[in-house]
Amino acid sequence: MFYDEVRVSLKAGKGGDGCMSFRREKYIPFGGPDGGNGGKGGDVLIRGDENVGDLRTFHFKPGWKAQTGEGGKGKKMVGRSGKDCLLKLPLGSLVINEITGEVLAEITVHGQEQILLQGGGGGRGNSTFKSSINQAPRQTTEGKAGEEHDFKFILKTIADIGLVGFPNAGKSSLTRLITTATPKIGSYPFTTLNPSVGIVDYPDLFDQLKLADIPGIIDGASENRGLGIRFLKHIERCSVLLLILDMAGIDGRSPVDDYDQLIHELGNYKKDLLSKKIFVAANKMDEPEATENLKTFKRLKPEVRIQPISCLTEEGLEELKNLFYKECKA
Ligand SMILES: Nc1nc2c(ncn2[C@@H]2O[C@H](COP(=O)(O)OP(=O)(O)OP(=O)(O)O)[C@@H](O)[C@H]2O)c(=O)[nH]1
Ligand SMILES: [Mg+2]
Repeated sequence: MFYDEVRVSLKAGKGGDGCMSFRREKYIPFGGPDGGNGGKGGDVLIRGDENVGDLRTFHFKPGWKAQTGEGGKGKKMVGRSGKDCLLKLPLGSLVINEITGEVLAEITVHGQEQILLQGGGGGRGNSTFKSSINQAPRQTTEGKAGEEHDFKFILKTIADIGLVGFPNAGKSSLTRLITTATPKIGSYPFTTLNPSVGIVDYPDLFDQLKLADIPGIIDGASENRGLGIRFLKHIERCSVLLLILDMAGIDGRSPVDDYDQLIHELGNYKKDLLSKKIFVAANKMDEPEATENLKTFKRLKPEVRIQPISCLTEEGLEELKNLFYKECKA
């Protein structure tokens, strides 16, 4: 399982209470008040961590709490601050206010840190209440409560290029050939169950791009059929979308219909997706039917930018990589 949406209840630490104490020492008959302040409660922080793959930690443990501050002590000693509660989130995480839906944080970089909830301040010890008219105050205050809130964490993969296609179109085959990722390939639909990100390397340019392979989508995916829209959020951040079509129509499909359906599902999920740069890879060009189908496709869809490829013969893959680079860096 891949966890990309969780609800969490978080609580910062309460401040430590102020202390009431008087100085008691031999030969000092009226030692003044010396109760110290309480320590501050711990904060709840989030930090981006590239080694964290998804949000499973929070699926299994949705409640987190920072430590309470230590109470103040005699001799005007301030209590120790409560330990912060540090939550490590995968890159691409959004923190959302459960109630208003407002996005409160977006983690995109390794090491990026943000305080979500502030710990409560420490209470005042009696020594702080001493004044000219009250030399022996017996007054203290309690530590303040820490902030407390429910949040939603949502993970949206960060990649430059997103692959979209019906099951079996060859998304994972392509990912394996042009990136470092090694997703499973199978002749049955829904081989891929989780999104994965691979690096497309451009050694001559000392540069790289990230490509996201997601599970296949089907008619009605945007209404949550099949594996549904759950995974479309993982291509929302891409600047280039590559629609992969099985040009051979192996499962009895028509590439033109596939294209129309994919565009429809993307737009239905979010109009914005259609304003990205969209290209088509005509896959399985090694199959005999593919050549004729490609001709038909080009005739019916002259406006579509299409690159014929084959994951079997590796035809067209270099051109595809170059296209990615040009479009992503443009
Ligand atoms: N002949 C031919 N077969 C291919 C080509 N590319 C992929 N295939 C085959 O098509 C089948 C599906 O490939 P995958 O890469 O798993 O397809 P996918 O799009 O990732 O499928 P899902 O993960 O189920 O959405 C496998 O049996 C591949 O061997 C190609 O260029 N030519
Ligand atoms: Mg796949």
